Amino acid sequence: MAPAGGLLLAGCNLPTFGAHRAISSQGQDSLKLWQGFFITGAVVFVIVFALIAWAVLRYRRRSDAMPRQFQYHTLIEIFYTVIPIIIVLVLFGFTFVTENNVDALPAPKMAVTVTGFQWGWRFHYTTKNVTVIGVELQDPEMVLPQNETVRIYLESHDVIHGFYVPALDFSRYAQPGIVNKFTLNLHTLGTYRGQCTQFCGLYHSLMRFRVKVVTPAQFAAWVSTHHSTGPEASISNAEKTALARSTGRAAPTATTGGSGS
Ligand SMILES: [Cu+2]
Repeated sequence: MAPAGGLLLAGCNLPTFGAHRAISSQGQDSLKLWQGFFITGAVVFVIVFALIAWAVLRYRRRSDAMPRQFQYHTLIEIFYTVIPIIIVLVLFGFTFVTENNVDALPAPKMAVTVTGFQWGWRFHYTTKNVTVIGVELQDPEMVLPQNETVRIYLESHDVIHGFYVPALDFSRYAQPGIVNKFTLNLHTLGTYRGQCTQFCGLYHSLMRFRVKVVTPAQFAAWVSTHHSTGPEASISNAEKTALARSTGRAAPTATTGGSGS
């Protein structure tokens, strides 16, 4: 992430063009790429629009006489072929570098296994003996320390879910049978909302969660008071009681309720 630092600072002064001012190194890399694409697109738009406007106004019909006809203009043809190729190659290069930064898996300080299930999330802090689980109307909170390298192992218990935190400018599938790994370096203290973005059944819309970024000292204090690995932290238990709690009706089995489309 360090080599991107200089560009990152430059990017901070630019508007976000509709994206979020991301709270992680990875999200800020993505934001920088988005800003580059947006500005490139805007410059191309202005040039093309100006050329069209000039052609329309300058060569609008004044008489029925046929204007002078050209078949080839080699220089212009080379120009409008080579310039777009260069633009695409430069954008490709920046995209390649950014994707490598976002997908990088440096040695983590800690790891969290995030499991999506119908219809909730479980956050299991692998080396700390802490598990947070929440279903439907009780949004679970993933507490993470600021400025530390956190490895996330994202998986699904049943169907495809989507792990999306707008403030991270980041989204990944939680897929059954596959563990998606990524890294988060969170810079900004605060609580940020997250949600499932893959339609996964009846209570998909209730699959919300929060990411809370705290100082390392606050995180250590939180861990020491949240040791929880008992039956209350198991997914099957949460599934059984989930619907009963939120609707007063009996819970369905884990395999019903539609698949991720
Ligand atoms: Cu879901």
